Amino acid sequence: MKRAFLTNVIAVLAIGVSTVATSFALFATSERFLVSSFNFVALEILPSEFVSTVIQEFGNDALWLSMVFTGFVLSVLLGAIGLGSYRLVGRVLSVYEREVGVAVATVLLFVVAAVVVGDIVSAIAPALVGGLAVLVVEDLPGITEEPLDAERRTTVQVLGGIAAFNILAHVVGFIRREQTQATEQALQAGAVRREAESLVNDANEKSLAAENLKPLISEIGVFYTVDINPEPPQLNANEWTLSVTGAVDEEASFDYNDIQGQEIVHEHKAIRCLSDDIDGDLLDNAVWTGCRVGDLLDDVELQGDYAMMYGADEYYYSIAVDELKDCTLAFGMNGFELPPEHGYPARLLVPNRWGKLHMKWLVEIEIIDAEDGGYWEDRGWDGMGEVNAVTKLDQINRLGGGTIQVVGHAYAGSRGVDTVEVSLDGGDSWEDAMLSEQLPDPDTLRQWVYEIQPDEHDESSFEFRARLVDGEGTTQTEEQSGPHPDGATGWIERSISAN
Ligand SMILES: Nc1nc2c(c(=O)[nH]1)N[C@H]1C(S)=C(S)[C@@H](COP(=O)(O)O)O[C@H]1N2
Ligand SMILES: [Mo]
Repeated sequence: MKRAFLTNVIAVLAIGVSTVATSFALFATSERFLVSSFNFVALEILPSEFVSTVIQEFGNDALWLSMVFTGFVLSVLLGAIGLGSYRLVGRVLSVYEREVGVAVATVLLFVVAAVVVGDIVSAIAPALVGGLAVLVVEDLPGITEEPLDAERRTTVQVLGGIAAFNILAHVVGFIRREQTQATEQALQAGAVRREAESLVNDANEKSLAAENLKPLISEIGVFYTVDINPEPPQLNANEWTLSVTGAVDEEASFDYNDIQGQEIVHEHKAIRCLSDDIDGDLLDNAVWTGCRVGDLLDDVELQGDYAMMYGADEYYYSIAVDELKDCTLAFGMNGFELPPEHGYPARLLVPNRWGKLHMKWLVEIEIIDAEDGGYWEDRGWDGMGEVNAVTKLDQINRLGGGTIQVVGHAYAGSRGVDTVEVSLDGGDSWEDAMLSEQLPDPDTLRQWVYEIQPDEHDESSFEFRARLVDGEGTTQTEEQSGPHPDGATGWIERSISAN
């Protein structure tokens, strides 16, 4: 009994692995390889939290691991289908069961393989070999009822032959794999996209439930744009390069593959324009995917403390080299390729700074000796320091029972938002508003909601104020100023009628 079970397990694996190995020998890791296609499907089906946990845990080994795992699952599945259908036919028919059984098993393997790869031609050879394997393992004792006679191949010979075939098929596959790295990159890209999507989902799950509240993640198309030209520069990632010039030992140049070949990072981050007023709409948050500029510049010997960055347009900005190394060079946004209007193929994300430093269409980094302003500094603006804290009011919702629900969002650069305080008496007394959970990266928005339940003792209107306290304990300044020249300041001031 035990013996028969073991033999069946071996038979299932022999059939399944032989089918998969044939596919591997012929198609290596191209999309015509059964396991590549199956892996794609698995990535789509598995929960995104699971996928991103695995990727974070195993890094670059995650792809390899998932190929081995899905390869195993698929082999068991195909082996069980092959052997099972053969058996079933043997039970149902009494004559010719051997030939008919093998034929049925082969056809079924072919159908399943064709569905998995989405292609008929690529399924033929693996199914034929799978059918052949059924015929061969059928000779194993325990597979048929007949006793093992001397004429038959011994178990050892059968399994030895199958093993030799599988080793050979894998060797051929691995040699051919070198020629089909493209699909592996595509698979990797799929996994990277899924991870970014799961960060988008995480943020959306942390969103407070209230109407007319700004979402924690702004969708592409909704995320604001500020551009010195009416149309973004049209760049081609395949021709794009980022050169490092000026005070360097030796000039360097990176292409699109170079930046994607670095360790990939994902982050939630908001961008706020210097010309955003307290009531303005030039502040948005997204999930960005890219690499650390510090990793990219690791091997370049820099001889200056500042860098002048140039976009593919006429735009330029200077930044301290230490800060530049801390920046992310993003090529993805919300799980998508960075869109043209946001700097395709690559744009900078600068912690704690105004949006103007977040160079889009970055093409050159020139190392220089001293701070040298930038495009807007040369046009009368002044905002090279940290981005100002801001508390915004999105909407006043009138709920049932007279409840007034005031909703908004707040931002304080990488200092983070600690609390949002609300006053109904023009600033004499303050209370905390309810806040959305802080995202893992502090340089992001937090939503706030405050509900007022007016009663008959109240005045006819509230002198509403809102301000934030940042993660360093600093309260947002009361002093009102417009955006020019160094950024808007001041609390929200609104008169809200009690009914
Ligand atoms: N090359 C280039 N980068 C640029 C700009 C530009 O005009 N050209 N605008 C800057 C300004 S003023 C802001 S506020 C942000 C806006 O980024 P977004 O358009 O992706 O929201 O990009 C900055 N980076
Ligand atoms: Mo800006």
